[in-house]
Amino acid sequence: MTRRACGASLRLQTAVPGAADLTLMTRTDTIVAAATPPGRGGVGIVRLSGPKVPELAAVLLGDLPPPRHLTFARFLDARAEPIDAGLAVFFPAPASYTGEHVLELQGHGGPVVIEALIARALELGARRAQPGEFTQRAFLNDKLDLAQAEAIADLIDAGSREAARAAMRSLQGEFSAMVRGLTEAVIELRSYVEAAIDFPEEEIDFLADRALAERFEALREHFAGVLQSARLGRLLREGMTVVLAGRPNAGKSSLLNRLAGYDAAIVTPIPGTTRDVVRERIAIDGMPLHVLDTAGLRLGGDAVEEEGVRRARAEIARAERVLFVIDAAADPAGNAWREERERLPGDVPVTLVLNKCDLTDSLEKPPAAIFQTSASLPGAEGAALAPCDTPPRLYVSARTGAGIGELRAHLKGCMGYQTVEGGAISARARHLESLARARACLEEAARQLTERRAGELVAEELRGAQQALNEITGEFTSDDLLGRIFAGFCIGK
Ligand SMILES: Nc1nc2c(ncn2[C@@H]2O[C@H](COP(=O)(O)OP(=O)(O)OP(=O)(O)O)[C@@H](O)[C@H]2O)c(=O)[nH]1
Ligand SMILES: [Mg+2]
Repeated sequence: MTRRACGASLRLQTAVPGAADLTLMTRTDTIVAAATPPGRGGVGIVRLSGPKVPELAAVLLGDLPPPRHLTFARFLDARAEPIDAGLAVFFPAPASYTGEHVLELQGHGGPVVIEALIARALELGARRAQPGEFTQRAFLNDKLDLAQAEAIADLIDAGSREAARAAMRSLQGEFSAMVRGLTEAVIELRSYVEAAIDFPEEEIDFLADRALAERFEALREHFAGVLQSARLGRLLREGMTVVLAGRPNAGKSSLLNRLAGYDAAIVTPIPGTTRDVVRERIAIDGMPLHVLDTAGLRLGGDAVEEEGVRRARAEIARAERVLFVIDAAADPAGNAWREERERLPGDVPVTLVLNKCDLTDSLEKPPAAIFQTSASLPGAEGAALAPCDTPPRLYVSARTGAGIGELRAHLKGCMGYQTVEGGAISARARHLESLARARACLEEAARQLTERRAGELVAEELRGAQQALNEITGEFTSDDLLGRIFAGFCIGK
């Protein structure tokens, strides 16, 4: 079944409003847009895609250029006067980016020239492209799957070399291959279970088979591996959320300001200065990080402070890492951490940051007595530690900047910068949700198997897992989701 046919059958089931004309539009429209950013530049590219391209090219250029050859041409207006002169290249369907006839005009990069070319194409029957519409057509024509299409937008939006590399890996199909591998393993398991259902007299024995339990176990591990890569990929793309928490006056706001490089939050010697959550987006070597400064955790403040503490706890629960800041001068034994660890959610990874080390000599001589079980630093090992169990610790001074380089390296390590074997792939929250849903189905299938030996229910859950995985590559995706994904692209891509 082609992807279009698949989309059409899904539309019948879901009756997505406004989606009915999508397939038709793709078949009949010719679209046009500038492929280079607005503004002045050496070269400006106008791109057209659709069935009318040969006809349009013949009028616009006086002749259709030979396929796939960069050809010098004048770009003509309605009176056959040149709007511009430059290079034209024609890619006949289906061997083009979109899978349709594509024409690219490379002219001089001025906004007036480019708009005049687009206007001429519109006169000749083309329509302005929506954001991402070229790539959407490529997807609908099976040129790439949905995860690859998203990787194109991620590559364009990449904020660091590492994020760009990750997007490139996804674009080349590495992530899709991982998901397909997982899907095949689910299908294999499903066939195995369905075979058991088809031979009911043997079903009980079959489902009790040790080999089946082992297959489930192998699939679980497979899932864990893909999820880990996808999580790291998402962090690279969307950034990790780091929450600064600790007692009042520990130096959380000072640390935020130090990491941001400017005065984002108010710092005073008065405990209880920060009340609301202060959010800053910062980059460490181009890797995005959302740092949240919060109210100091203590009991017995006024109503405003109480609300601040409540918000702080809510952010801590959502964090991808908590930097628990301790005033190393006032609390060298780390009592604040000992008291607070019980109240922190068990599944949030924590790093202890001993601040104000300019007031102690702990930068040179870390007080070994504080946390005997703590792990060494930086980064990678800490990221893999059991959450809140033996948190890694760092010594810094927000005032002098000592130890901040190590803290940055540690945060980079937590994002998987050094730990991903072969590098991360780029992934989005949408992918993680689908993976999580697929894994939940798998766990439910395993439960149905061990607790009830209910073959039909096992097969049904596995079918659910397969469907959730298919959403990642777009084998089974509703048109409104497609609309949302491609709307995030730039025009001309
Ligand atoms: N000597 C020294 N003082 C620091 C350091 N970091 C922060 N301070 C001081 O400690 C006091 C409290 O700092 P803040 O950054 O406001 O502390 P906080 O944890 O945000 O406090 P609350 O907002 O009240 O929870 C201020 O007077 C800072 O100048 C440091 O590394 N060394
Ligand atoms: Mg503060």
